[in-house]
Amino acid sequence: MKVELLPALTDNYMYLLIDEETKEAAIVDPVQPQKVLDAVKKHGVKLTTVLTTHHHWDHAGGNEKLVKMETGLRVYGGDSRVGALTQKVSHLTTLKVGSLNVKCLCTPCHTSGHICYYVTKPNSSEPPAVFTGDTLFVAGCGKFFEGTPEEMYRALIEILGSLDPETRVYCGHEYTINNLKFARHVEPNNVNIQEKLAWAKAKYDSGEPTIPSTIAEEFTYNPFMRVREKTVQQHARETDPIRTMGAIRKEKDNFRVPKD
Ligand SMILES: N[C@@H](CCC(=O)N[C@@H](CS)C(=O)NCC(=O)O)C(=O)O
Ligand SMILES: [Zn+2]
Repeated sequence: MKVELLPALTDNYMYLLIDEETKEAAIVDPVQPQKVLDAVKKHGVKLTTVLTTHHHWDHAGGNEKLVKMETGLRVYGGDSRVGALTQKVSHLTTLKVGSLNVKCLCTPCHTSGHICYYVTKPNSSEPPAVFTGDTLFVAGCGKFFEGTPEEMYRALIEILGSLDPETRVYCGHEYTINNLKFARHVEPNNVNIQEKLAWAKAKYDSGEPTIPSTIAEEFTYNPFMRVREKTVQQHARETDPIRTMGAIRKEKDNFRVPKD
């Protein structure tokens, strides 16, 4: 599989997922349809599928326009509020993009109908990919607009956290530097955070994305993936991982990001 990152709006990402074997492609969160069709043309692939992570306008806001520009698309999502939806999915629904297998993972919390898409290539050694929308970011997670700390714990630790550790994580926004500055505030002595922050700043300076990470890496620096660690619980003055999840999300909602 090939994944082309398509930056959109100010800090969103759309992703063109290509099955190189059949030249069939899917697009994740096509908020800027013309950019999508330009990339489809550049790669000479057949776009058949739209994978929508959630109904917010900066992710699903291009669906209606895209289906008018390119007819016959299957539009997947887990929420009736998703524009131009043709196939409503549930937890563990599977679908195919050419020879690729896509498994839908319900991860309610940022929105009640949020879906992450886990992609594998059968009989291949290449690592899987997961498109996490606004559930899991590099070193962070989405705001709890329509859900609870319990739900985010289930999404991050139990569902995404049990995927193949080598899975590439493709998230909905470029928030990495700000997220790592909050992570550093939570765990000032965590070397993985310091190293990833230096790396992310260098990427930013050269105009490059910080995407993808891996599930294994996220467990080393993402405070929301680390709510079972004593250091994170002590910072939150909690002893329970779910209460820690709630406490650090509240703290991040009010966190003023330092300049350096
Ligand atoms: N502009 C702010 C946040 C904007 C915002 O609220 N984004 C939503 C997704 S569209 C979110 O869930 N952010 C997670 C967070 O701020 O931790 C940033 O750059 O961090
Ligand atoms: Zn968003």
